[in-house]
Amino acid sequence: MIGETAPYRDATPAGPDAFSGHNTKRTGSLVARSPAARELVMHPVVLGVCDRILGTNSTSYQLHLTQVIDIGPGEPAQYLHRDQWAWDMFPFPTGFEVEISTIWAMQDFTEENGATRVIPGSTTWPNDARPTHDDTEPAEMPLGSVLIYTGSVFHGGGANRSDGRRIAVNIDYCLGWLRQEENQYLSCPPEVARTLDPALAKLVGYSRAAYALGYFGDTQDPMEALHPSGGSHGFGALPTQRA
Ligand SMILES: O=C(O)CCC(=O)C(=O)O
Ligand SMILES: [Fe+2]
Repeated sequence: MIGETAPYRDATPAGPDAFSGHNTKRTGSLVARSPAARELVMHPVVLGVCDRILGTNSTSYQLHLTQVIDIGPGEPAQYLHRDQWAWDMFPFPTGFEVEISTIWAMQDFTEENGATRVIPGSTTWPNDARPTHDDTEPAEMPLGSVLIYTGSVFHGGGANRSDGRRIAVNIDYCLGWLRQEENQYLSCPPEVARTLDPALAKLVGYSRAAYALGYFGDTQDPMEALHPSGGSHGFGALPTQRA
């Protein structure tokens, strides 16, 4: 993963603003670029969490973004935020989770090198809460561990006070009816998606959500675009009335 992404990380410019990090590189398109990242995207523990948190209604979930986050030495702590603010700060009801975020440690995560700072229990805080560094805890963890949190958890990248880089892989998932942050059809176009395990291709976005979201052509299932006999014509199951 580190090796596979090295040429792309080397070519990635640092962030354009304080939130992205002026000394932080964000390298995406990981499904297309890294076979090892595909295994992380499909990790059964993570998908088990997604099944439980995001898979409880007729709408499936999908990949939201894939990103190596490489924080350089001297980078200050990131602004504390909720990842679900990506949807234009829409105030989703408390307890209604729309996203699962994962941060895979590509090296030991320490407080000094910028371990992600999280505020356990902040899922119920109001959107206009103004958390401070003192409310947070560092997600210190050994190489290969994963931090999993929902889109409603206040968190942020930690300050990197070490003299090395802090490298992590951020893979997020969201409900199938929300717009994906990373445009997966450009990041992982059909000619690449066609070579993937069909379950992964569906998670990337080559699938329909709910009754009709995501069809193409004459109401075709996106899998038909990848494999001529792989999908079905017509829409999905009719939605059932929700209480
Ligand atoms: O790099 C990290 O530890 C967290 C980054 C993050 O939360 C974000 O970019 O949304
Ligand atoms: Fe975040």
